Amino acid sequence: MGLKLYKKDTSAPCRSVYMVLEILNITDVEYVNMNLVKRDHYTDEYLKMNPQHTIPTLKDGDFVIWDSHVITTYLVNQYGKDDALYPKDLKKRALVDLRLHFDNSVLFAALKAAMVPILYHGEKTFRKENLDNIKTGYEFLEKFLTGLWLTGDSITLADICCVANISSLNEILPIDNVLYPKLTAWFERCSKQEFYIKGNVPGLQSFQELLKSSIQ
Ligand SMILES: N[C@@H](CCC(=O)N[C@@H](CS)C(=O)NCC(=O)O)C(=O)O
Repeated sequence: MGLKLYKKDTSAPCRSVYMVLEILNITDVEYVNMNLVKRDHYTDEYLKMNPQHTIPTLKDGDFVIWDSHVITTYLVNQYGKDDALYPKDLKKRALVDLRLHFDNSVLFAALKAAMVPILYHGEKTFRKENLDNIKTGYEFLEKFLTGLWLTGDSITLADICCVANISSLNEILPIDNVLYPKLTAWFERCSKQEFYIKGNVPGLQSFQELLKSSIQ
């Protein structure tokens, strides 16, 4: 298969890729650990591959893609045994895409905005406007959740990508179960899945440690 994944375990987008690899039972992957503090993502070699200098980046042979949403949809399309995680039906797929774009533009954006001042500018507390962005994400999800899962009654990439970011956001601003009962129940449901335990929990623990050491 020849897959190579450039990654960092604290990164929520990378963890969504791990969860999908777990579900698809893809084990033949070479993992390349990236140290962003040492600016591994700014080497000539990396920039040539991904000028946007983000992780995760996936190489499948000579084919290179980045952005966790693109990577996870590609993996299901290319290697999935069925279309359960990313339905071929265009309307069902559009609903998954809707949540994936929400994840990227609202949840990940809120996570990044909150973490950059802490990780790169030495700030010790989260800025109010960044906590407000996170609340906005929680409020939307509470409204989206009309069934067990984000697009209906089965797990899709929408749940996997969103829960990776939600699990990190929950470390910054714990989800209030009174304000957000549906979100709380969905998060608990996701947390019990084997793919979450294997693919998300170890990196989330590293993120918790990173956060603790950065804000104390
Ligand atoms: N939307 C992208 C976000 C990727 C991203 O920004 N990752 C962060 C780490 S969590 C990163 O690479 N930061 C370094 C940079 O942007 O230079 C995805 O889902 O993959």
